Amino acid sequence: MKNNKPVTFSGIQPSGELHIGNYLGAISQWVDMQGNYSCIFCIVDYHAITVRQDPKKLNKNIREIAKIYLALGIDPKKSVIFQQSSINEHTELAWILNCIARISDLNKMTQFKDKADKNQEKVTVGLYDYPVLMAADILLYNTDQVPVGKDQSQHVELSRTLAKRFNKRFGQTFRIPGLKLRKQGANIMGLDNPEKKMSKSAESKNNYIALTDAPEIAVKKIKKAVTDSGSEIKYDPKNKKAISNLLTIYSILDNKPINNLEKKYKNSNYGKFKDDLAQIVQNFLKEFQAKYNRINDKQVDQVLENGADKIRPIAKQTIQRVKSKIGIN
Ligand code: AQP
Repeated sequence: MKNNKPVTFSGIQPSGELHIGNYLGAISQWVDMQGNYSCIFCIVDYHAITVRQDPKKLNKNIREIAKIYLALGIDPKKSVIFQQSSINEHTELAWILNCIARISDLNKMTQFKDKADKNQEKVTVGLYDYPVLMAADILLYNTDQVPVGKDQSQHVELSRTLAKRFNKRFGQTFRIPGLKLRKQGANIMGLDNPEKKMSKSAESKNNYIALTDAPEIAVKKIKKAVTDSGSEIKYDPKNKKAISNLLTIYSILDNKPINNLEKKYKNSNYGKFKDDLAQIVQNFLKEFQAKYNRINDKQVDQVLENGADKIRPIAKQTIQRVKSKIGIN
């Protein structure tokens, strides 16, 4: 990790099936950043346990996420891939940042409000506090850029707030991380409800296309996707949310600007457009799944172990610096 490139850090929870929203909003950015950044990509297992998980499934999911990273083009020769819980300093720094974060900071977090709303009775302290752990994840590695989807922008902003507050109180310690959002695709909406983001915890599986969906299932989901009134294929995210979302998915997966697609489908209907999009999604999934199926557990374990070994020294250095600043070294 010794080079002069800026550092990028991001992660995904092993909490369910990864979907094309995760790919388009987050992982596709990571793949593109690999040449120009020192890249660190994490499987944030401690975040996943903020809601109830089946231990066996969780353990399997951790490896699956690593396989997905590899199959989507995260190259362990260029990027570090590791499991959050294998580096103790994440939770250690999170505790220290907990003593900097204010209840009023966390009360602003809209993702908590959304998730807690669904589950008032069982919501955990961990879920409430998870943005602070995320700040620790980011700040531990002197991160310059955090490439995420739009739903995570408020949490990245919190990590900036905490870093600045800490620096102000204890002197320069943390680098202030920047938020990196895709111009298009930062907020892929649910196929069954274009008012809300595509989400792995959505109630219906028709909300999202999982990266591991059988291609023929994905085709059915596209064909079932909600459309807007009228029949025009036009990008208008205010008034035509559903078709604008489908155009965004099409545009990124097929690498064609949206205005070219609007021209192509000027005299077509939703049926023809959806048939073509289904084909593109199907091709993408087939190619991805062929790569995914070639990766075995042993390879994954090795990648995760090597990744953690590579960056543990950075985490240790940061925590020592932090402890010495606060007077508990
Ligand atoms: N719909 C989306 N469009 C664009 N980007 C998205 N991301 C998530 N949903 C979309 C981005 O993918 C990464 C996954 O981070 P996470 O594992 O912390 O999950 P999340 O943000 O809570 O969203 P999920 O995956 O849909 O899970 P649930 O159902 O738990 O909300 C992040 O970079 C995220 O922004």
